[in-house]
Amino acid sequence: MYVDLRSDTVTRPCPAMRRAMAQARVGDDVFGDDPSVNRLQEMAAELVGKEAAIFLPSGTMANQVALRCHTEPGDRVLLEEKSHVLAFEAGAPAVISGVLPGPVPSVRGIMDPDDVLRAIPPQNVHFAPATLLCVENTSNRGGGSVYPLDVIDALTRLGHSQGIRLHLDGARIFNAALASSTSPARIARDFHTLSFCLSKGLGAPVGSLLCGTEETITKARRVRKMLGGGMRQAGFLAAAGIYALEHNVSRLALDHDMAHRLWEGLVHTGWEAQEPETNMVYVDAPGAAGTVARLRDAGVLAIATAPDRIRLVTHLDVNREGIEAAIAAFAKIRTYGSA
Ligand code: TLP
Repeated sequence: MYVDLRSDTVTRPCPAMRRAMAQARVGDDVFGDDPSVNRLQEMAAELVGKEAAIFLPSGTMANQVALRCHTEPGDRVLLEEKSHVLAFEAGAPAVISGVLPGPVPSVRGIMDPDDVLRAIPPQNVHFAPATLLCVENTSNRGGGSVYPLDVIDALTRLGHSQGIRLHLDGARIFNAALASSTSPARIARDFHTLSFCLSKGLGAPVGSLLCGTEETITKARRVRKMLGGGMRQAGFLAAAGIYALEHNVSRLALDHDMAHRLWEGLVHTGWEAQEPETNMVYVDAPGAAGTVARLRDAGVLAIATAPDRIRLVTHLDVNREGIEAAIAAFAKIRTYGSA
């Protein structure tokens, strides 16, 4: 048995979630008839303070549908330079929306509003106009870092004052809300759309929600269909999402505690690692691929996110014993590595 810290996407549905799925009331969601999907969408919209929500197969599709809804081909989308939308969605913004990325630098994934302002081109025929700003909270490559609310407010004010639409990639918005002692609705308040994932720390097997105005979500339904994401008896999946929202939100605090313990343990054994704000620990490891292989031999799964960096993610299928085992594995590797 491995301690699997590759991602919070690796979780498997617990027996109670499986029962909820098996017993779900379903219908054909392309006709709008699936009661479980409808309920999940209503719950999601209410939770994040938006008028409407649409259930989508993945966080990637939720982000890309949002981009398509907010932009026209030839527009510029401002986004953090290592953000998921730009770096890890297979070039989809170029293909699906025909947009130009406007990368913005950051410190630990957090963009400074002055840098965003600098990335907005003058209004002139030579330039692709900036029409959308995407913000990722928590920031994955930033280390699971959390935007301070005043920075969120400064970014949304900037967007509104410049006539730029705002999308929040809140794949891990519940982690962000917990860590900043606020609500997802408050974080998302001034964004036109917010996407969040059920299949990460919340433990559902599949699914994301895109939330916004009725008008935007109506458009999103057509874009989802165009991309082949219209699902039929999706209520079986929605039931897992409902279970996740009802049972797995507040326990994310445990994941944050475990990540902190992991970080402490690693630092104690001589590893350099960024102090976690949520459920991710990024470790400095020259020769990261080799370290990941040695960790695997020692019973721990992790991923190398750069030649000299490893990512560890805590989630509901890891417990404190697993975390102690992971710390021991890192300690062992360090001893052998330096021998
Ligand atoms: N992130 C995954 C990998 O794709 C890197 C992970 O293991 O962290 N936004 C953010 C901030 C994400 O971290 C991810 C997934 C997504 C969107 C996309 O979600 P999915 O995987 O459902 O398409």
